[in-house]
Amino acid sequence: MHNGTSLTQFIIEEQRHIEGATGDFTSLLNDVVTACKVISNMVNQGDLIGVLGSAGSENVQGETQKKLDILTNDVFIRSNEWAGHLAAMASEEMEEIYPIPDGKPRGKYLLTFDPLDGSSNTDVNVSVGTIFSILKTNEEGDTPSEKAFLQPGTEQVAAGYALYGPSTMMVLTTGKGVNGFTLDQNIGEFMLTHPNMSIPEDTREFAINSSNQRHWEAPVQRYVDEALAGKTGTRGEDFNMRWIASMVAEVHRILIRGGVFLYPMDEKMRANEATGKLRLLYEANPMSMIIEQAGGVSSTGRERIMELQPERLHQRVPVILGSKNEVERIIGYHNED
Ligand code: AHM
Ligand code: MG
Repeated sequence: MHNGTSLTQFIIEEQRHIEGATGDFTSLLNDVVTACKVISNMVNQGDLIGVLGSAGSENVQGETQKKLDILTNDVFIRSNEWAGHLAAMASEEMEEIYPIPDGKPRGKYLLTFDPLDGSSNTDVNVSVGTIFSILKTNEEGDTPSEKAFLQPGTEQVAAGYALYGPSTMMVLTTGKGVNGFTLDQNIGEFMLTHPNMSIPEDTREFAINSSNQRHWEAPVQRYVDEALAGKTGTRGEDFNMRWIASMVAEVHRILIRGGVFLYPMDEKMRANEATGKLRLLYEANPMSMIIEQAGGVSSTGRERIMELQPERLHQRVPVILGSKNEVERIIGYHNED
C-alpha cells in the first residue's frame, strides 16, 4: 500500500482550489499522463518490440524521423483526441495543426507537444523525453486554425515533460510551482517524489554543444571562454560541462542541481536564415515556464522567451536557461554586445 500522493490525486486536489473549475483540465492532464505512460513503456521495450531505428522519412523541419518519433506522435494523438477537452493539437512531428476530427467533441484547450525529444538518443539507449504545453483557445467558431496556437508562452495554462531515464519521471507546472513525480512501474502510477522543485541560483556547470563553437556570437564565446579559464581566469572558479543532446534530460539536471543550458543563435544559423535550433512552441516555451516557475531564468540572450510573440507554428528560437545569476550574467554579456 502506498502512502504517498499520486499524480492523479495531486491534480484533482489542485483543481479543488480553482473556482469554477469543471474538471475538464484535470481530465485533459490525465490523458496526457496516460500517453506518457504508454510512451515510457514503448521506449523501455526498445528493440524487443522492434521500435528502434530510422523510419526513412523526414519531418517538416527536414530532420530524419525515427520510428519512435512517428509511433509516439500517434500515441499522443490517439490518447488526447477523444475526450472532448481539446480544439486542436500541434506537434513537432506534424507539418499542420491537428484539429479534433469532425464527429468527435471539441473543447476549449490546445495541446502542443514534442512526443520524443532527443530522439537521436534512442538507438544508443540514452535518456529521452516528451515535452508538452497547454493553451486555451482564443478563437470562436468550430474550425481551429494555426493562428490560435500563436500565443506567447506567458499564456500557457500548464507545461510539463516526461523523462524516460533510469526512472520515468513527470515534471509539471500549472503556474503554481513545479512538482516532480516518479513512475512506480509496479502500480502504473506517478507518485509525488519531488515537491516544489527549485533551481539553485548559482552554478558552476554549463551545457552547450561545443562543436558549434566557431560559429558562436561574441557574448557566448566570452561566457564559455571565461568558464573554461577556470580558477586562473576572471571568474576565479573551475567549471564543469555536460552535453546529453536530450533537452529534457538537460533541463531535469538543472532543476535538480542547477546549471545553464545554451542552444544559442550563431553565425551559421544566420547564414542559413535560421532563427535558432529549438522550437518555440514545443520546446522553448514549455521548458521556460517550468524553469521560471522553479525560480530560474529563460532567455534568447536578448529577450525573455515567454514574451516572444510566435509568428509561425514551427518557429525556432535561441535558448539560454537555468540558474538565475548565471543566465543573468549571460544576458548582461548580450546587452553589452
Ligand atoms: P529533436 O526534437 O529533433 O530531438 O531535437 C532537439 C534536441 C534537444 O533535445 C537537444 O538539446 C538538441 O536537439 C541537441 O542538438 P545537437 O544534436 O545539435 O547536439
Ligand atoms: Mg525536440
